[in-house]
Amino acid sequence: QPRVLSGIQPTAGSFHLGNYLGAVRQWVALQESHDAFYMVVDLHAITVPQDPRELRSNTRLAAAQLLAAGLDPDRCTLFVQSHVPEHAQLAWIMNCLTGFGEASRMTQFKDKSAKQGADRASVGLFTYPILQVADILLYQANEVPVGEDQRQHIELTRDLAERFNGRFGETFTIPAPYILKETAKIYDLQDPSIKMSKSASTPKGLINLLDEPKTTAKKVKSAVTDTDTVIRYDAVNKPGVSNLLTIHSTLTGTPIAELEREYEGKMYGALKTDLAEIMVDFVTPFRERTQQYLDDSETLDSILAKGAEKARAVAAETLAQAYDRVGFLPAK
Ligand code: AQP
Repeated sequence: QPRVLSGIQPTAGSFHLGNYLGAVRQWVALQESHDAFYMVVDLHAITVPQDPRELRSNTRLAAAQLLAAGLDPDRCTLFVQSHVPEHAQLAWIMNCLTGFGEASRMTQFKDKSAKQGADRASVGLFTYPILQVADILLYQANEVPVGEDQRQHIELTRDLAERFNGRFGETFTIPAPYILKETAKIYDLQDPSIKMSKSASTPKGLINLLDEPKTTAKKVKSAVTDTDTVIRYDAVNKPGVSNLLTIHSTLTGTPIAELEREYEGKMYGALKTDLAEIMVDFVTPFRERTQQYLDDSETLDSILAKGAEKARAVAAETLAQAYDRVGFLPAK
């Protein structure tokens, strides 16, 4: 079976709709056909300041949400990144293979550090994509299911894997991004020119899956559309309506062309009312399941412990090979 690897940060508490539609939904599907490794990336979370207690509870909360979304520990390996020390170890080697200029070209760092003020951004935030390279290569992943915003980091991963293989001999599988066109980028409900994001979106533009369902319905109903009245997919001229159609289509499995026919002659309000109901039907059981996993922290912790054990077996083998290739003296 081909292998997939992906991760999600435990920073915001609740996942947002962009995380779910852009990434987590694909993770659930891929566990059926792939040898799947999914992790809560707490090492990545500390690239920006974190309250230790919150980080710990958000890490459990992220794992609970992944299970609630449909990850099955019998079908995939679910673990916490910091439980597998090999991530940080391989990251060091990758740091030493990366050019400073190359790392400086990562647009996500530019965006995020600009927001914080360049002097206040940590070196960890700067090298975060390189840790991500190590995350992926440790598992010899063939594909990496992510949203569009991660494409550049997967490119970097491919470059560094090729560089390492060229310099030290075939060691790493070259991974490919797995990005579904339809849901590669879910947009902010209030400003459909930017991606829905925990740091850039306003509360009204961001759908948190753990929000009160009533709040979610309200946000959908007040989504920005346009002054036209036709319900039609046109990402360039009608980004707001197109975003709503994408969300509707993905959650209900109805092709967009069929939705366009269904809503012919109807007002935007009709689409919003229906979508609000669809969202409520989706988030209500999601919240309940998340709470159930949180309430049974013993089971949750044991799922994560087993996942870490499985992940470590794979990661340790890859790291040992990389250490050997680089020329580190074995510890006897
Ligand atoms: N709007 C989005 N559309 C599609 N996919 C998205 N992802 C995030 N936002 C969207 C994908 O979700 C996965 C997990 O993301 P993360 O843990 O890296 O979180 P993030 O990207 O930091 O989330 P945000 O909200 O985008 O955070 P900020 O605001 O800090 O940048 C990834 O696969 C990501 O592509």
